[in-house]
Amino acid sequence: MRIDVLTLFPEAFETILNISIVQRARQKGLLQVVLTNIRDFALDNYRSIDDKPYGGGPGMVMMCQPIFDCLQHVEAVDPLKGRRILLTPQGQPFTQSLAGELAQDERLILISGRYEGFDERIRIALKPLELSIGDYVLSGGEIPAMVIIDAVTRLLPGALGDETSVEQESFTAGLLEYPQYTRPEVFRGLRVPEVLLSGHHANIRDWRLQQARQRTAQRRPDLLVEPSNSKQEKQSDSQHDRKS
Ligand code: 9D3
Repeated sequence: MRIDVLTLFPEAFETILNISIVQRARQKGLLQVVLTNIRDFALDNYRSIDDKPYGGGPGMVMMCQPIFDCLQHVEAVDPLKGRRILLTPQGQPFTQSLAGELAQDERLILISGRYEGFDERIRIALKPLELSIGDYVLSGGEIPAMVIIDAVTRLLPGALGDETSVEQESFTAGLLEYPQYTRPEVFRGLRVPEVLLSGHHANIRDWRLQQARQRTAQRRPDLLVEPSNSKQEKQSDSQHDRKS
């Protein structure tokens, strides 16, 4: 997969690209990340990429021209069709299921902004998929872009190696994780539950499932109700159809 990131802060991505799974996926040739600085496409002497909102109001708005030119550049450099994604607080919530869909794509083009927002014509003309990572206010789209890179990279075939951990274990799929213990058997008087030392695999399985269910009911009851997300899935499907 190729991921392009259009950003005002390409340096901010270096840390995430050089650690753990993302780093390994790049070394294995599963992932290529190309960072492009939107400011490089500014035209005036001040290298402007934002301006005051028409109609007044606080803050600055990201201009169309630098973003359009930057996108045109990355799309020309590699003709492989990519899904355009705009990071914005008004976007559709990014979920694990969406990460799974994005991981099927050959190319993603993430557009990360700063300031109060984007000129609306960026949405109208570029028809990006708009994504938010949750209902809290960040200072820009860089961290959301990194979140998406990390979540998607883990799902690329071959990226995880051996540690295909508990999230693939179907008996607790969709539940929070069950409690885990490692050595020693007693730490500051706290014992490892007897069942885990018993070697009785069926009992261990039952205990873990019961614990996972109990924990999910207590902490995240929303995860236990049937998701009625057919509308959301249709939306992202049609987005996908349009792009590919
Ligand atoms: C005054 C209204 N604000 C919207 C809540 C303006 C505003 C705040 C923060 C506009 C942009 C931003 C910067 N945030 C993002 O670009 C962003 C974001 C986020 O703040 N939270 C969760 N997901 C995302 S994706 C991009």
